[in-house]
Amino acid sequence: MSATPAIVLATLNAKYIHASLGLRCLLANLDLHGGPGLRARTALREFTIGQRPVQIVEELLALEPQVVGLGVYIWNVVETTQVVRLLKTLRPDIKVVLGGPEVSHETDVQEICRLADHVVTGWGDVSFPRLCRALLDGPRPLMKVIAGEQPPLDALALPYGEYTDEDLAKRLLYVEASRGCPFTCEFCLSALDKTAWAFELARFMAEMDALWRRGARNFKFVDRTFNLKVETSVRILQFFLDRLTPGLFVHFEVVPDSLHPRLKALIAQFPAGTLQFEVGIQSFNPAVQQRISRRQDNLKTADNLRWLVNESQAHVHADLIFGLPGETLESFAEGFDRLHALAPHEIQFGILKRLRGTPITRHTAGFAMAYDPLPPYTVLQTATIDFATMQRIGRLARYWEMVANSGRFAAALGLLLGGGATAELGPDSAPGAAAPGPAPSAFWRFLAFSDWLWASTGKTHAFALEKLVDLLFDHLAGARGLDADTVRAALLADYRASGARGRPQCLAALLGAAAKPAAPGDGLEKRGKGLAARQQRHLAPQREAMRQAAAAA
Ligand code: B12
Ligand code: SF4
Repeated sequence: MSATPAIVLATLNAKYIHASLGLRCLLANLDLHGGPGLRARTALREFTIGQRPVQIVEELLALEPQVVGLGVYIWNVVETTQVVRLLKTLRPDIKVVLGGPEVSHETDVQEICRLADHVVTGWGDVSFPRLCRALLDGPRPLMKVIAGEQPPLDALALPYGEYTDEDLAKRLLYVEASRGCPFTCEFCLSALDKTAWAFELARFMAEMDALWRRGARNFKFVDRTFNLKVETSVRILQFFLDRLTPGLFVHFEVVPDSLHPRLKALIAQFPAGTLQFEVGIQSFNPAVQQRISRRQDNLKTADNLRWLVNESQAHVHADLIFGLPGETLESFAEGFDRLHALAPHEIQFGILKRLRGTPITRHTAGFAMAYDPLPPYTVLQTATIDFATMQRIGRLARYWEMVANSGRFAAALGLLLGGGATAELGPDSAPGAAAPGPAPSAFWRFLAFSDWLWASTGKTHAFALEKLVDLLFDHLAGARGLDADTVRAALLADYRASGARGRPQCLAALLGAAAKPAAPGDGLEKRGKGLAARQQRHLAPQREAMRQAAAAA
């Protein structure tokens, strides 16, 4: 590449660990679709949303490009708008081209699109190179908004050679064996595709092999539905099974209600810590599923989840969405309890977002859906969930991450979600109070904890581990009235397992008395396989960071 590239392709990733696959796709196709020599005149610059826009602009301008292409996504649109504003203020002559899912729809109402010179909607692999060639060598392109061409996938060059050795060593490598999705869940952008297209498998596998030989060990498949075509999934799983090495980590998104026996047979052979499955449940409520055009067999889903958790060593991360049209707190609680009973290693609560271009908008009037007008366009209230409840669940989601998904409180979580409370909790529980209700349930118990924690501290972030231990003690032994010694023993086991060396107040006497690790079988070891795996993860922080980053979408 020349010292002053004509084109700079840039984006603001959510974190350094995420390498942009989209931009690498564009880079790989520059010569093929824009004509020879374009790649050599192009530089890639990746930033993170934590960086200051003015510094990003300084770095971009130092390269003296003629064209700046920016990948725009929901997580970076606010910051990228500021980058474009500064760029066009300082150097109106530089052509700014936007692309990415956030600017692929509703371009007419977006400030960032108004500021830019061109917007390519949809796929950029072919249209971006062509546009760049025209911008550099003419003829001048006439259209501001260009619908990205969507050729057959075998007409595209594959992007994997664009991952550098640093990417391989330190970042999560995104790969795609297919694009699109045949399902039509209305909250999701992939619903617009209506179908999925597969890359030619032999070509794709050869690229995976090349990455592997270069030392790549962290693969995140962005395929919306990895297990759609059994034959393909079998080949991919077998590929990784043949290359099992310490440090290998592969993440897939799967549709939950279809897990062919051939896939199960392969999955069962992977050792712990190697495979991670993101299983989108979203809702167990059949009326809601139907309303948002999501086809899902709940019984098969439950069977498959049970199998994955009990018969495989894969790490299972299941997603639920709160705030879907017609969902109530009670129906969501039922769904959560159903999912929790299946014991996935992590449950992620997402609050519904109205993504630009998604068909969920057809329910806006009918279900009085009010969305935040600013990214990420989170739902604020619906006809069946008021704003205060939405806020409660937002906090619960955060606390669930901290206490449950973190894996730091496996023993205490058993007490928190299990029986033995002084009062049963249910839908009528007021925020912060335990009130009589129907059956005891994990959801209502955790909600009561969440309300209590918020009332006690007024914050959702930045809890030191020691402080959290004391708060859990206060809640379990105080508000819930559980036996203090049992609570202390559970918290002690969790605290020791975390490897931390502070001194939570409630454990001061115990930690002072005996600093030796808790003996197995001391009555608190009801933690099972899931905890063992989590503890294992905590032994390898880099690995844990990869796993969490992979599961975050
Ligand atoms: C990886 C990923 C993430 C990563 C971030 C990665 C990063 N770089 O920082 C993480 C895990 C952090 C993440 C988080 C979220 N994500 Co996400 N994520 C993805 C995922 C799985 C893969 C993206 C990818 O690499 N795709 C493959 C490449 C080839 O496609 P592409 O990126 O779209 O690029 C093509 C075009 O867009 C275009 N293009 C891209 N850049 C450019 C630049 C130019 C100049 C041009 C011309 C064209 C162009 O050309 C490319 C090739 O055709 C997609 C789903 C998917 N499979 O695409 C969702 C997706 C991007 N995420 C989505 C969402 C909703 C979220 C969350 C809000 C989810 C949540 N938790 O609620 C959060 C955001 C949180 C926040 N802070 O706001 C939505 C996008 C919505 C949007 N408008 O941007 C998607 C599409 C999922 C979906 N189907 O709804 N996500
Ligand atoms: S939620 Fe999953 S299955 Fe549904 S349309 Fe999106 S990617 Fe496809």
